[in-house]
Amino acid sequence: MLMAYGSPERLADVPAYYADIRGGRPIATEHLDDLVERYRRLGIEESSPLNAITERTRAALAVELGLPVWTGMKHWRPHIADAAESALADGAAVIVGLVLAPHYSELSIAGYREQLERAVDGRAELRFVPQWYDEPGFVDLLADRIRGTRAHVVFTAHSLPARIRETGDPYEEQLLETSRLVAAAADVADWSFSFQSESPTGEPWLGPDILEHLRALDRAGVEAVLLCPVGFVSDHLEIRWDLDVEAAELAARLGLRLDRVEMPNDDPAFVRTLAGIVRRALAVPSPA
Ligand code: FEC
Repeated sequence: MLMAYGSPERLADVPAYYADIRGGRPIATEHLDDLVERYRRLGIEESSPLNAITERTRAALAVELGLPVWTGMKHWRPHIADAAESALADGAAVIVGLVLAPHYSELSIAGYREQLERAVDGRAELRFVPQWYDEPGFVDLLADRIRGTRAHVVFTAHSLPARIRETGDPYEEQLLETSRLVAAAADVADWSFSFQSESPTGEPWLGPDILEHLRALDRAGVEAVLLCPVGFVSDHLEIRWDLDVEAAELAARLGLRLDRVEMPNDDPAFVRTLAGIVRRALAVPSPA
């Protein structure tokens, strides 16, 4: 079960998609209008180029593994529960759950796990992969994308509400560890880390945010920045809007040169890395 955040398939889906993310909590009209506008500007009308990437990754992983692979989305269709029903109807006795997000947090990966566990409900053996932030193939893939750069490298990941710090959540430390591993493998010494994509939920989120961070780098005399997202693995709204539009517009205003590495998407080396994680999960029985 290859799980992803999920993205609306067409513009008309955005209100229901946003409602799913908010889980019943109210949505301010201006926030919904803003989200619809961001998707519209990314070229989503009747079909989503973002979902097409997940489907290509799924198909390539199935070929690489020689096993059936379903995609289950946390916030859109096909929902994790529906994908689990399809897998069970197909006779799955063992299901490996792998999320297309490498770092564990109780506010992100735990939600995927809960949805999958609830859906399978003991009808198959579940082997859930909670994290893979230090997977050598993933580290090498990102290192290859930044090696040799003369720019200051900024590793990024989705921010989360800062209250995760009160519960010893491993998210921040895992993000920094991926960044350290990638920088070391690429022999890059000039780097920093920044969060991105904070949501307007009315509570403090982890920072610095990428826009604030770019302003600080500019003030410090940095002239060129290479963005290397580590907490995301494909081109989606948070990459194509928050970095390619918002951060790029700010950098242009500051006169800062800004580039971004290619996302792993369905890169064959990335698909082989995912396949290796799945094979290991299949080889090692879960602890009782
Ligand atoms: O391309 C797409 O259409 C979907 C892009 C997308 C990804 C993604 C990944 C993560 N999120 C994480 C946490 C939160 C928290 C909230 C939240 C809200 C949104 C909204 C949109 C959205 N997220 Fe997201 N996220 C993506 C899209 N996310 C749209 C709502 C509108 C907005 O804020 O702009 C706040 C929820 C709330 O309101 O209470 C928290 C984390 C990840 C990375 C891990 C993962 O991929 O699962 C963490 C992709």
